[in-house]
Amino acid sequence: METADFTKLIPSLKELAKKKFSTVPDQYVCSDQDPPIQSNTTSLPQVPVIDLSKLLSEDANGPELEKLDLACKEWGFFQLINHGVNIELVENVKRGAHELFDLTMEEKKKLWQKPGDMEGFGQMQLQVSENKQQLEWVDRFYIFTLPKHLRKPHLFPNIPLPFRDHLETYCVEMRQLAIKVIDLIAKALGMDSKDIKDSFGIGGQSMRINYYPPCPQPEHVIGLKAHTDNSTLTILLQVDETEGLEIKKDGMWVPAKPLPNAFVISIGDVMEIITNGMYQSTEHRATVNSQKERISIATFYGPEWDGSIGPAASIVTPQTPPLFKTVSVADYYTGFLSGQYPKKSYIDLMRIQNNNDGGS
Ligand SMILES: O=C(O)CCC(=O)C(=O)O
Repeated sequence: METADFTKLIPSLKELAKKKFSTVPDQYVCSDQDPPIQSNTTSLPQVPVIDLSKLLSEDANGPELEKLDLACKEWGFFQLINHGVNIELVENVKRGAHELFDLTMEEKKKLWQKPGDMEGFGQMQLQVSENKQQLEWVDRFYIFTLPKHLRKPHLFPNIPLPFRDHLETYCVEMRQLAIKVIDLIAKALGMDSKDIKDSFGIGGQSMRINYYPPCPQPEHVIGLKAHTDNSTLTILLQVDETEGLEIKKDGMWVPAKPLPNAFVISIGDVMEIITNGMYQSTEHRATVNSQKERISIATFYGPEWDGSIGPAASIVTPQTPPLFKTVSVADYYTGFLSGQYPKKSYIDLMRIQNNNDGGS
């Protein structure tokens, strides 16, 4: 079992990578990853592209809604274009993310993780076997953004201006966009969107800004290991044109090429549970390259702490019995944050194994 350890503070990879070594330090060597894609990438399937403006303007059950339904069923991922989020705001946020990772170490230290806390700059160490710890080739900045009262006083208020202000507006825009997409997902499934929303109330949001420095041996490391997201929905912004995000489709790793002015949307584990497995979260990972740095910003939208997570009532019938248990959000995330679970499959702990294992 691979576990995540939040108690050890990891030094900045950006600083380490400045040393210009030719072989990566042992802790970063990842020997158990699937090989990179070999074949000519034009023959690979392309992540579906969904046009939000078409979705919002077409009649009920139009072709774009069908595309959305297929994308969620077959990929658990899609690229969203014509999303309506102000382009200037997105550009400001991209610039701010670069500036955040360009801060001096002195400034970064004020925003660094504290032992046992996953928020701030830093990453967690993975315990891959009894004697082996492993690090991913990434520096992260992770922060709870909404609702505002969950923000740590030493973090959000200390993000340098003007990025802090842009992030403030971006959080709200991302929340609105998530709600729009969730409404459309409910429509595609023939559900009442209230069914989904009831389970997460006002909703919680966190963000992870990932910085992947160039790596002298990219084939020996992994930026982010294969995982599914523990959110309801994730909105990912690929900040640069550098590729890195890969999605597992029919056993193959398919690159999600950055498209101009698009967000990558992914179905999270919580959505898989709410939809009783009709839409599934999909494994994805981030690879790195030897020449260019890469930044991505993942905005995770999830249920509010006081609610519960389980298959939506309207989707559970005698023919489609619940595949997942219903648990409180607090228990769900406490289990997740403990790190004591098989890394890629936290959702498996929620699956109903047999007829005696259901219910809350
Ligand atoms: O960097 C990427 O494109 C992937 C980011 C991601 O999967 C995450 O932050 O969970």
